[in-house]
Amino acid sequence: MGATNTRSRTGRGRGSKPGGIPDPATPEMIQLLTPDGQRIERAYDSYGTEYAVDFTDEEYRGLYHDMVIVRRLDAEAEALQRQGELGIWASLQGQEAAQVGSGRALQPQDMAFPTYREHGVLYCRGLDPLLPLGLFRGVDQGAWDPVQVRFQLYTIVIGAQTLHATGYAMGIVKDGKVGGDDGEAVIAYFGDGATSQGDVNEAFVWASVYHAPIVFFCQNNQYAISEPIERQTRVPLYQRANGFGFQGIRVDGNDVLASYAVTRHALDRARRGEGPTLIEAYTYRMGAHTTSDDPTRYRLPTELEEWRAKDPINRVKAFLTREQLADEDFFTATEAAADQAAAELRERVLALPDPRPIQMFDHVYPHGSPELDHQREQYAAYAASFAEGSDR
Ligand SMILES: Cc1ncc(C[n+]2csc(CCOP(=O)(O)OP(=O)(O)O)c2C)c(N)n1
Ligand SMILES: [Mg+2]
Repeated sequence: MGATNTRSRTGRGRGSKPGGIPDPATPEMIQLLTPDGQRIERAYDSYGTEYAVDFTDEEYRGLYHDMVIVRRLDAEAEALQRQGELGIWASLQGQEAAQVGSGRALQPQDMAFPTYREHGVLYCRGLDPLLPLGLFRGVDQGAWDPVQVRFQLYTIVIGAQTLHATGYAMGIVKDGKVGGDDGEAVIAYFGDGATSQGDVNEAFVWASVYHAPIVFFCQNNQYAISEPIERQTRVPLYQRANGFGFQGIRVDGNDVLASYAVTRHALDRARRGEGPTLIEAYTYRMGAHTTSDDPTRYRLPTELEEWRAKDPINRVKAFLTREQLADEDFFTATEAAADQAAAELRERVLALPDPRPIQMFDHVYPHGSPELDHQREQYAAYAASFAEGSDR
């Protein structure tokens, strides 16, 4: 499974000119599963790389299961926000294939740098889905250890994590962790809007000239809040990589198989020391930007309908049904498991303890600081001045 580099083959991808120079007029897009669930055996990009997957029946069902679960948990989080239990929520609806495909392509040793929407990648990394909800409920600031779980904290500052990720990738080269099939690789997630940020372009420069072991995974969900992709670029985003001196590939981000294959290949190149790749996962944000947004103000219902026909989950269901890899019982059981997971998540969110104010002094510096210690003492004395001596 995965991909092989077949530079010598003739299979140039759609949208490439001789010599691997992308043609802006006809962008290529790697796809292994059509919107109506038909398998495409192999696909080629403009660099001559062949993409194919060879999952077991159980693995195909597993990908479907993961996507159903993350969509259901996402819906529950959105409902919790509407009921006043979360401050805000950024939905991943529509982007399940891009996230589960790329998330499942990661090896245990790889390091991921997310935005605020990567709940599906977080799930694939094996993190408890409760963790991001603590952040959006405002009871913690991201309560996981990024080094241990190989998944960094959510980043709200658009594009900032691409520089963190590039610096980290340059560091693991110096640590001797790159250069073989068991090497470490880095993936940085960001959106289409982020590509207009200086940070992202600087990260591209650094990654390119230092040949950093990083995959830039851009989920082009067509919008940066209300700004459509036409306001970010005049060329397909993946083609920008060429100008920076590394490979850029567009994948159908609503196709979990292609998302997996393309990411796996790019990560393997990175871990072997073959440098960075930009992946543009062409997808669609089916919901609002966040629960603070109303997309009916800036996009037409017909556009949503168009993308509904390309739903990432439905196409895997169609494939599983067509190939007789799953029956009604399986689909019913998956829905029931998702409902159960959502109910448990809700219960646990409501039971999250409120933080004590003095906790704000924790985790500011890894080894504390005299100034912070002083502030903590002052605050503790102030809190103790109340009748109950409470720190609340
Ligand atoms: C540096 C910075 N500028 C502006 C914002 C406000 N902001 C939050 S989300 C967003 C749009 C991001 O769009 P995109 O990169 O496409 O990611 P998406 O939300 O679509 O996943 C903006 C401008 C921010 N968080 N950080
Ligand atoms: Mg976007």
